Amino acid sequence: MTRKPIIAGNWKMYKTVQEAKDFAAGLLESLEKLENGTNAEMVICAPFTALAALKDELEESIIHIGAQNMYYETQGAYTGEISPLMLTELACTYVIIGHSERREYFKEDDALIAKKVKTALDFGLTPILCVGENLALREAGQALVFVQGQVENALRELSPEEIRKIVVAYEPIWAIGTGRTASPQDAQEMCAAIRATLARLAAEAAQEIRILYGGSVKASNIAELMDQPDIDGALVGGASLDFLGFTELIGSV
Ligand code: G2H
Repeated sequence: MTRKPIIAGNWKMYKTVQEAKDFAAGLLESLEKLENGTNAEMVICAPFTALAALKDELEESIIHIGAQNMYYETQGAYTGEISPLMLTELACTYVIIGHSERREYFKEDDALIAKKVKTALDFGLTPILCVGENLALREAGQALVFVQGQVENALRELSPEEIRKIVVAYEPIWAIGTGRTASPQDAQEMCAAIRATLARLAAEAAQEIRILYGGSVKASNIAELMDQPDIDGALVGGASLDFLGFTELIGSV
């Protein structure tokens, strides 16, 4: 089974509208110069405020647009929230759900994340479901069980056909923005365990689902991560902020 790799940039809370426009123009230009091109699906997950600008710059391009979060209602009295309908209007096709920073700083739990995944799918958005353990869990030998539980809790109410459409990102919290990357072997072990969990929930779909690794991914380490059989791409934070660096990373896939 060959799965098309995905390289998704997660800008987090970086980039003004103007910076997003400049990045998009620069990325398109530098991708054209990539000697061997790329067969990766490329996604930029931007702050809400930059999405309209990215729609203008990228809608007709090969680069997909994604958001970093959404609420699970279509509209209503939910001050400060953004609905899936608002995202699809801005040409978003992807949305990150359950990033560890949202789980930690905004107290998102598995039940909320499950609702968001379901609603994203209902609106034709591809959820990038983030899971990952913290250092204490890893050191206690609990990483596998914990992450498998996160996957099950997010997906157990979905049909196998819905599960087929999702993307999972394994991001060990201790490797996020720290410069520490999980070894390719550790990342593979976790991604294989995630795929085994997916197989329990949706036997026939599990081999088709893309599983990404995230956590201090850069041009210099992407290739060895992608060499692993169950790693189908990366969710890239810091190294996605500069279009030249991001192009180099894409070219290394
Ligand atoms: C993990 C990752 C992107 P970074 O959060 O989701 O960020 O590559 O900066 O570790």
